[in-house]
Amino acid sequence: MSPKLAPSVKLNNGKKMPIHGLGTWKSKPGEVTQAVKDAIACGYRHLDCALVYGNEAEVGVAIKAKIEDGTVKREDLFITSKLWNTFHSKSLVVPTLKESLTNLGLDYLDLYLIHWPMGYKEGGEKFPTNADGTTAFSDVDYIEAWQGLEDALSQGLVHSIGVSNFNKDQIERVLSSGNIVPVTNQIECHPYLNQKKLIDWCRTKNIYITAYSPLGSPDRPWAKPEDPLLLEEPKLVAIAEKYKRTPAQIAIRYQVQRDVIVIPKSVTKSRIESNLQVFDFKLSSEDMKTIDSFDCNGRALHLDWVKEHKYWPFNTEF
Ligand code: 1BO
Repeated sequence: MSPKLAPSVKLNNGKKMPIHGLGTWKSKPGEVTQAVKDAIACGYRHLDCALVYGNEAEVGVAIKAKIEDGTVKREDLFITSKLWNTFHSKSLVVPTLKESLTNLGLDYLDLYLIHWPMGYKEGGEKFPTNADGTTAFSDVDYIEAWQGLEDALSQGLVHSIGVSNFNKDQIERVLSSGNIVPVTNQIECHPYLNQKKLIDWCRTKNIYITAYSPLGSPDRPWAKPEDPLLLEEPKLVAIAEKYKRTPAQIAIRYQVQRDVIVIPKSVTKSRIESNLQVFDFKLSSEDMKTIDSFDCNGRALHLDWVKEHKYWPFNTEF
């Protein structure tokens, strides 16, 4: 029996993107190949990757295996990767994109994003540092990186382009300087940081939001023991019990139901399967409102160690 697939949304360029996919940030190279194979086997068709995650080659092994065993064809999959901060100069965009394509064993990406608006010092480490240990910045404008993405699009290396971790003002600059409207802005988004204002504004520009860390990123390396855990939030747990679902399924369903693309990460087969089972129930509008009320500006990935960067995105209202 063929697995039930997630529905797709229509992007502003007419292309379709599954509303649900597998996140691979923090998935260890030794675990991610099996995780991607399990995900494709149980019906995932959208994989979210990035050069900086350091595991694209292992994701590529899984893609190749699932194409070779006949489970999927390349065109059944929607694969995203991202331009890292040390490659924002226009001349570096296509070469680093080609590195991701080689890693993933692909000849095109469905979507390529600028990972962050901040550029870091180019030509060396992915996390370059100054003598005092702080991050070494570059002042290359993300608009230059965007021109590189537009070139990649015109060369057919990618089918859609977008941004990630951009605030409203930064997207406005892309809209006024570029020729192509980003199809999506991929941002941290979960009930503790529901991003309502940015979502509503992006909608007026026909830009979809993709929610990363929809489960609150409990495995982020800098989490403190006293930080609240979204999946243990008593009201979320109570809603989950009411629907006979897991708190993770409720947090994922919350995004789908507000028409936000969602990319939960897991490397555990049972969770990968369960995270996709969110299309056979609906949260009441009262429960959606309750989940909305958890919002507390609870950003997990604030990157405040680079907040002196002129393009750090989190110093505006949204
Ligand atoms: C540094 C990676 C953030 C999520 O893509």
